[in-house]
Amino acid sequence: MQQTLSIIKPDAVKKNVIGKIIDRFESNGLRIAAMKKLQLSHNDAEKFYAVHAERPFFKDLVEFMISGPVVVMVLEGENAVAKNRELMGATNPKEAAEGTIRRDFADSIDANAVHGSDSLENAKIEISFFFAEREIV
Ligand code: IDP
Ligand code: MG
Repeated sequence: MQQTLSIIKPDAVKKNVIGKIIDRFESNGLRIAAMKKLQLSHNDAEKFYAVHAERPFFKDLVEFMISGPVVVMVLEGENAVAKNRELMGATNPKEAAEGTIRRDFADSIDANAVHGSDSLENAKIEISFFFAEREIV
């Protein structure tokens, strides 16, 4: 069993497709072990995406992530990290495979509907960024 962090980004929250996205996870063997809706501060977003601080899109990414509420979740299941990445699809929705979340709900590489941890190691760091142990059940 693995756990991974998922974020439904502000574009998808605004589109009112939280439930449709959660259905993709639940229908594909992932269970929600923790979940909350929140508004990221500028500081939160900069810290969360610190690995991208030197990338040219960093400023836009931070501005986008604070442009509205997000839903953060801990997903649990077999191979949860890779399974979530598979369900999400490629970073650029134009390159995302048919039937993936980004293909179906995202508009652009900036506003791409979901975040998912890219490794088990980062999943642990990202989960502890948002959740206390007693919130993961
Ligand atoms: P990922 O979300 O598929 O793991 P990362 O490379 O980790 O992709 O990038 C983090 C986020 O930064 C992406 O989801 C996307 O919102 C944004 N991003 C990545 N590459 C670009 C780009 O070339 N232009 C604009 N935004 C980008
Ligand atoms: Mg990433």
